[in-house]
Amino acid sequence: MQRTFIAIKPDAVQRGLIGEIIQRFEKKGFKIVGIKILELNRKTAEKHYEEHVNKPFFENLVSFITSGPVVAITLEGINAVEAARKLIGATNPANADPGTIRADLAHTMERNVIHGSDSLKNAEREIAIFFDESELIPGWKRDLEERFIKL
Ligand code: D4T
Repeated sequence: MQRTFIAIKPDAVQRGLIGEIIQRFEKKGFKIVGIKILELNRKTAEKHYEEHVNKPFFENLVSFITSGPVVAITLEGINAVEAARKLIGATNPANADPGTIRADLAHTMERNVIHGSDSLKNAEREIAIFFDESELIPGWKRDLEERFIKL
């Protein structure tokens, strides 16, 4: 079992896609162990995207991610970091495989509807930015684990 972090970005929230995006992870079998809707302040956004601080798109990225509500989610699942990235698809929706969230729901890299941690280390770092440990419910069991998946 691994934990990963995803964030439904402001474009997806504005377009009414929260349910559709969450449903894809639920149907796949991920467990939601933490979830909240919030508006990021500049400081938190800069911390979250600190690896991009010197990139030319950094300013646009920060102003976009702070432009409206974001849904922050901690997921638990087998090989969760890589598995979630597969469901999400390539950064540029034009290159994302059909059936992925970005291929199906997004059109441009600057408005690509969702973020997903790209490594276990970043997952832990990002979860800690968005959640107190007391806000997470780790290790709860979904019925399907008992009935259909033998772990
Ligand atoms: P996130 O971090 O949002 O899950 O995206 P990725 O992990 O798939 O991609 P990334 O870290 O390389 O980029 C972060 C974020 O910046 C936007 N972006 C990226 C952009 O606006 N212009 C660009 O040229 C790139 C490379 C999209 C995602």
